[in-house]
Amino acid sequence: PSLTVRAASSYADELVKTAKTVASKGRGILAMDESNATCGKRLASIGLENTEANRQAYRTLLVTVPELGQYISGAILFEETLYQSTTDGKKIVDVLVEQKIIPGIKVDKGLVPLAGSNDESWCQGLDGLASRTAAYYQQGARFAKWRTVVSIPNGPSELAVTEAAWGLARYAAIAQDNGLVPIVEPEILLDGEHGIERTFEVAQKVWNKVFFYLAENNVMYEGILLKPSMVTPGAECKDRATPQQVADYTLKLLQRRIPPAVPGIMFLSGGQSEVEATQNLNAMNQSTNPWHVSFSYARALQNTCLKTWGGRPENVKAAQEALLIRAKANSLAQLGKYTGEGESEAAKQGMFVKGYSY
Ligand code: 5MM
Repeated sequence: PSLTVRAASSYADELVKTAKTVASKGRGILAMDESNATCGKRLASIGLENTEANRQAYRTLLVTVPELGQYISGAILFEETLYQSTTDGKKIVDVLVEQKIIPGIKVDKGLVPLAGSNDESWCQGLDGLASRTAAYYQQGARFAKWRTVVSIPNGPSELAVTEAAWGLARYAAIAQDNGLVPIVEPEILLDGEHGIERTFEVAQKVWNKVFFYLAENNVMYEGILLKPSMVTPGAECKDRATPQQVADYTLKLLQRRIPPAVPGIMFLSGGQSEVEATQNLNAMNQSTNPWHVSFSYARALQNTCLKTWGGRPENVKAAQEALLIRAKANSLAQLGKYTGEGESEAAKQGMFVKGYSY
């Protein structure tokens, strides 16, 4: 095999532009791409049935928050939502575009047990991905997301890390070929009693392999976004870390492993409380970083909003305000200007659930 230079994707310029827009100052991503099973768990927590109508009502509430686009640059949708309308009959994609929010799409097919490993998992979804991503582009999506996980207490085995990294790289190449900016998300789960050093060590290993395979697959770094876990101690570790420590370890990891060509690092919240996720992001933005360091939270943006709504039409406005409060707080944290003033006790409650798979 010869070492030839691969022609750039015909979408190259558009990919760079999309990635830069998502990674724009003071803005981050609203992850609202819960698969039907996960959305069902969220709805059950407020006593609602997992019906299409209830999912539609909730997603309508989220995307119609007035002025949301000031703080949110992209929204990740589940396939059902990409093709869905609001309860008033407007296409959800159109509502987002009017809000200046770029629609994104979750393209992985979820986690299944990884045969031959120590109870670890791998992520499915490569079969048919080229035609699916092409169809999602037609439908208005401009970026994609693929989440796979690595468990520290279960290993992680060399096999699981290699599989996770290879899957992400194949997905990223296919998404770019079809005009979608791939968000690369190898989540390192919070489960475990290990300290922050161990998370740091595993994260270095994981990102090393992810970038090795991204390069092998000719993925254009200027047209991707990353969605890493922050480097924290395991959820059951007795030594807790301050936002400053989380920021120090996480930035050290990024500096060692992530090329500056990557435009944006959009963190996941992974079970941290709403306030914790904001504080940690703010701490990371006290320094000047080569990449846009921001958020792509699901639980840490939606939790209070969901609880405030409770499935009642009369609470929609208050729930929308709750989402806007979190979006604004994280926008300030992206700028390194969050003070924590006026945060409620509820927003300080952690959301970690041991062994939680979703
Ligand atoms: C919203 O949840 C996303 C989809 O998960 P499932 O396919 O398992 O339902 C998930 O990928 C999410 O975007 C990320 O984990 C980030 O969410 P958190 O809550 O960790 O910020």
